[in-house]
Amino acid sequence: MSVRIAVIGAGLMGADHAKIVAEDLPGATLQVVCDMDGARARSVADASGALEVSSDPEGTIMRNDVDAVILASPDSTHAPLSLACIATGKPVLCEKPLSQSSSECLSVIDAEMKAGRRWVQLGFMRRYDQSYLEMKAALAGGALGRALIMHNFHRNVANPSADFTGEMAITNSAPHEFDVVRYVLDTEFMAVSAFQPRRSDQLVSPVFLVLETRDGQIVNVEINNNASYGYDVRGELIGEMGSIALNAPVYSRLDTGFRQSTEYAADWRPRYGEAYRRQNRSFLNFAKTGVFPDIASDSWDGYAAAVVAEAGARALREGRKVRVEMNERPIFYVRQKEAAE
Ligand code: ISE
Repeated sequence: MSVRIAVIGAGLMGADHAKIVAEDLPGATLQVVCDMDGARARSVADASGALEVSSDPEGTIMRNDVDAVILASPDSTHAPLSLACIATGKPVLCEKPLSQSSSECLSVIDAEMKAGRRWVQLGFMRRYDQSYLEMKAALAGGALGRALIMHNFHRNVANPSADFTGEMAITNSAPHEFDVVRYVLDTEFMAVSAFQPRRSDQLVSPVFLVLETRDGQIVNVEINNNASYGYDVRGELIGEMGSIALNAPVYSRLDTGFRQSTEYAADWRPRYGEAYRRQNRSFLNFAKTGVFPDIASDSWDGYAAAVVAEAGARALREGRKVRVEMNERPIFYVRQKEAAE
């Protein structure tokens, strides 16, 4: 039987998820597109062939013809609507962040533990990106020796909104790196320092983070939301015996006029198109079987990213290194594989 999916939020990401469910998710039906803006919900539903439209998120979650939910609504609604999915017993793929407040993440964790199973798969899709998977495999396989340093560059063409600050670059964009670096290195962050250079114009400068892990590694993250030249994410992991760098999928090279050129995407969706599809396929399987995907991020990972982001924002505000203070991870969130190790 097809899994009937509701997409809540019909903005940039909601429209993309609706398209993926409609076109690239065999075994799933795009049952409902929900948005507080009814016209926007209707527009996305018509474009993706959804069966129903709604402007009531809580009502959509409770519908009997909805088996699973993809949350792509505004960040502030992610935790409350995830709690509604847990209470209703509906698996949910929640776009990052679970919440920008670590304490609100803990309320979702508390609800899941009381429910006795994980219902929330968190949308840190880079874990499904082939280049990060190969990086993790190279480290785990011993090719690099002990991991020492990881460089990360995360560049957007232009600020997502006029009010987007350096602190928001840490709390909105950098959580991708916080999560995927934890995943690749299998570690936790202990401390973070944050710096910003001065631009010659009024645009928000890049933020440069230096993080220390509990295993003695150094990780730097550059978040530049006004890179102007293209959407560009880079990473290199340096070990005692070698290094491995991420490569973006490049499908063509233009040679003309004594020049070579390749193109950058305008935003993250083409760069991580395959990762989103892999993530959503694994969510469909989670919805069908109730078995949480090994690769995926969960509510605990959402909490961990939020704690690091809060410390990073404080480090930037106060101009000093800030320790990352995290709760102990409950056994409930320790993956079977880790538990067996
Ligand atoms: C945005 O919110 C995302 O989640 C994108 O994946 C990321 O690349 C971008 O920098 C964020 O602002």
